Amino acid sequence: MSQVLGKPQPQNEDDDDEEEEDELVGLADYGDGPDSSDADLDSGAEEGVLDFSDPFSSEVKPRILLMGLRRSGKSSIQKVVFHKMSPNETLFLESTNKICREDVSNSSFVNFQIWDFPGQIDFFDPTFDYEMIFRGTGALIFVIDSQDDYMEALARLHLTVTRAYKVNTDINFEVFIHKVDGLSDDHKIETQRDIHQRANDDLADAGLEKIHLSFYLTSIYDHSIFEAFSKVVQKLIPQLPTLENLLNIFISNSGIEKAFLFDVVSKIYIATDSTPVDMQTYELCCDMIDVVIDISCIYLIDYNFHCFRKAIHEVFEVRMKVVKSRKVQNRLQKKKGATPNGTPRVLL
Ligand SMILES: Nc1nc2c(ncn2[C@@H]2O[C@H](COP(=O)(O)OP(=O)(O)OP(=O)(O)O)[C@@H](O)[C@H]2O)c(=O)[nH]1
Ligand SMILES: [Mg+2]
Repeated sequence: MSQVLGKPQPQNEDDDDEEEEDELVGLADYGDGPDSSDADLDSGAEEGVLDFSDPFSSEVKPRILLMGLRRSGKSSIQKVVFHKMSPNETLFLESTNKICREDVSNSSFVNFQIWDFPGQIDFFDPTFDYEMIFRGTGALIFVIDSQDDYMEALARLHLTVTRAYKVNTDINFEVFIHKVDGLSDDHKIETQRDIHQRANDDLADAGLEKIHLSFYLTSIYDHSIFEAFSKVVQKLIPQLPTLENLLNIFISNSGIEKAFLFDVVSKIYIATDSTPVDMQTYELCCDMIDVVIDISCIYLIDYNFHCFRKAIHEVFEVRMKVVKSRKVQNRLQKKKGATPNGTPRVLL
């Protein structure tokens, strides 16, 4: 859908792959095992996976970082939103021990890189070149497990944000107060208020009140994670105001109540008109997309089978016609080549 409205942006040569996942071997290997060695560092550099240093690649593809403490839910978020993994399957995900980079190129607007970090990242580790990482970053999502004691997470959030801000003041800082499916509605609001207050107090104490943090209540068990990710991605789309205007014009001229421009693959919405987003409408649209995709899959298979059968039938029909017409021609030639009494005809 987004392709209809958008003019494709220039892409890197290697953007052809729809989704590719790389591990930044060696940039930072936080495995506890013996394989986290300098040897890995060298091999990563040789393989040339450190293309984040290329200023043009960061221009074309904004980088979104997923950071937070161990088991806060970073990899689950990535898998559920971009790999259609069911939330229950995330229970079996292993702890991430290397930075995993993934290209998401679903359309001209949804075109970025996601970097999933290991929880136990150490800024003081010399192999972690955070300057290089933060320099090309568009958004930093910090995931906090709301079902756990979040004091350590808040300290880590502060450290991460201040480090990143020093390197790049343009980063959007997005805080996902995650796993809220386990909290009551009152508890959710109270947790958000508390985290918001503490995080901003910490920044004010450090004289960094100009840093803006955005907060979202999220869970992989409902649509909140898709909605939050939509807002993160939208901030990285320079055409957003134009798209919003187009959608405003569209709803005012069509009588349609609400319009979303969806990335069908991930179900994040790239833009919407300026009327407020109602979560239920968004959920309804997500469900409609699922239904349409499921049904069109069935029809596509049927349609393809139908076309294939028709094509085969037509090939046979053409062949039969050719055979028939040859027979007729042969017969005619035989007739033309001889007189009724059997003497050969002389053709002038
Ligand atoms: N209840 C609930 N559990 C979640 C949610 N998101 C993730 N989890 C669970 O949290 C656990 C940890 O998830 P991961 O995605 O591996 O966490 P991570 O942050 O990538 O962990 P590291 O790779 O070790 O840093 C898994 O058992 C997930 O099923 C959520 O929204 N709600
Ligand atoms: Mg992980």
